[in-house]
Amino acid sequence: MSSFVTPPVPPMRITFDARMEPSGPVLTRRMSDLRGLFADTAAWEASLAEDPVVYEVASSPVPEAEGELPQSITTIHPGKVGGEFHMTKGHIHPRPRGEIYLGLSGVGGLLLFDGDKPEWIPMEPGSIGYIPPGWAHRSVNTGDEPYRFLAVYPGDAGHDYEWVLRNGMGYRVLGGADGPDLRPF
Ligand code: PAN
Ligand code: ZN
Repeated sequence: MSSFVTPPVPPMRITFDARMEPSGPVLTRRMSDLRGLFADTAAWEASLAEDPVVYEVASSPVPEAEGELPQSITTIHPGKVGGEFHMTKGHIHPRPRGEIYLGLSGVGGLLLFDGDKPEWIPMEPGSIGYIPPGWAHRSVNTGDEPYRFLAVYPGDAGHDYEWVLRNGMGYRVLGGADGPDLRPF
């Protein structure tokens, strides 16, 4: 996510559905933004003809600044590329910080990787996924409707996307006969 810094915000009530109100930045990631992430490069290139929106991240006005606790809602639209489920880019926080995700609607999973071993946390409405400091994380929509979750993270965490391009995420998540099929890579 892009960084944004604003002056301190007052105490506030935030309502949400797919967006937050009051609202902060909204980020849209299309297939063309996900270069180098899917294993099947030919299938990814073919999907660029329509270049669909894969996911959106709607933030509250709470700034990404030290001491603050920003939140965002991610909506990952359903679909696959060469059998691999739609997913977020994935990142690691350069400053090791914990983060929580709360499943809101649809089904998906939280893939974590510490550079050595991957972990998979299935997510559904009401699940809390905990990301400990130092674990890269990516979300995957494993269903056939939008998968939506709330993320809450310390404002000074930062976002490093290059780490995932260099190290991968330990597993690829494909559609299998009995649910998600986790393939080591
Ligand atoms: C989330 C993610 C969001 C989008 O808010 O930023 O789901 O994923 P990418 O940032 O990997 O594109 C979060 O983990 N924030 O720290
Ligand atoms: Zn994060």
